[in-house]
Amino acid sequence: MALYRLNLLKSFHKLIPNKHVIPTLIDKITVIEAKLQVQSSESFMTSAHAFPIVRIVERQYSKKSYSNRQDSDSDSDDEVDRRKKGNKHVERGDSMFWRRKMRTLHNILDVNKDGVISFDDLKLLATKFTDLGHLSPEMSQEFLNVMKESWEEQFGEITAYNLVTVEQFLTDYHHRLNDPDLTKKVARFLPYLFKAVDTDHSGFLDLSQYKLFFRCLGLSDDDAVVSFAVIDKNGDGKLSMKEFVKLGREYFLTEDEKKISKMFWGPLVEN
Ligand SMILES: [Ca+2]
Ligand SMILES: [Ca+2]
Repeated sequence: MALYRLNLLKSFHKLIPNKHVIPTLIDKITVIEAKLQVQSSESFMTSAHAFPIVRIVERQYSKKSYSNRQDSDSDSDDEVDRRKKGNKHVERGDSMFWRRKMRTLHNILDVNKDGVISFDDLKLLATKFTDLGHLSPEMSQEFLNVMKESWEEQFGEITAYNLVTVEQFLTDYHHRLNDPDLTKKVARFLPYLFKAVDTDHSGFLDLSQYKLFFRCLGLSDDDAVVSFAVIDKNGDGKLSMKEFVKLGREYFLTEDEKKISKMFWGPLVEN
């Protein structure tokens, strides 16, 4: 364990311009260790888990971001970037990275894994969140209604023959991203997902509840551990509803590969 800490600190040492933050980092490492329940230095250092942590520290403490650590809203970041470029014709949703994120989400929403999203998939998803999570019958009905409204508004009628392919999904979200009125409505269902897995109604998700969220999405506990270590920015082991909704939405809205929201819906599918 000592050797592994030394190695981690050596990596951080190269990355961090301001050495006085190192004690804070040691705290952070301790929290992360506890969360990952690291058994041995070898298994940790060779596991993929170590790398997201090194990357997030790199991001947070790199020279460039150190002077400007205030994490502002990504919508407006992107907006400012576009204005700076002075190019009115730059559209959102053209990057390979963004397309990869949307393909990841299509795969998650295709619950029965037949390659297309149907309303049946969304019903299956709602059932999972109701059964595995803890939604009251009223909340569950409300959740399903929001899903229905979103589906009709986005993909049209609810029939067994209305099947959304990956390409259609990409085209639809590309369109929504470039229409301010539609952008506002992106991912309206996020608060329901949060409430379904906030089993103790504390208003925060801890790692075990985030694991539950991933299980409802058909993702593994290991994936949840890696994602949570990255998106729990201040390392206090808690994620508020506001943070949850912001990250979940940002996933759709940003094309910035450095944003931690890319971890929100689990590992990205291959290019
Ligand atoms: Ca399907
Ligand atoms: Ca937190």
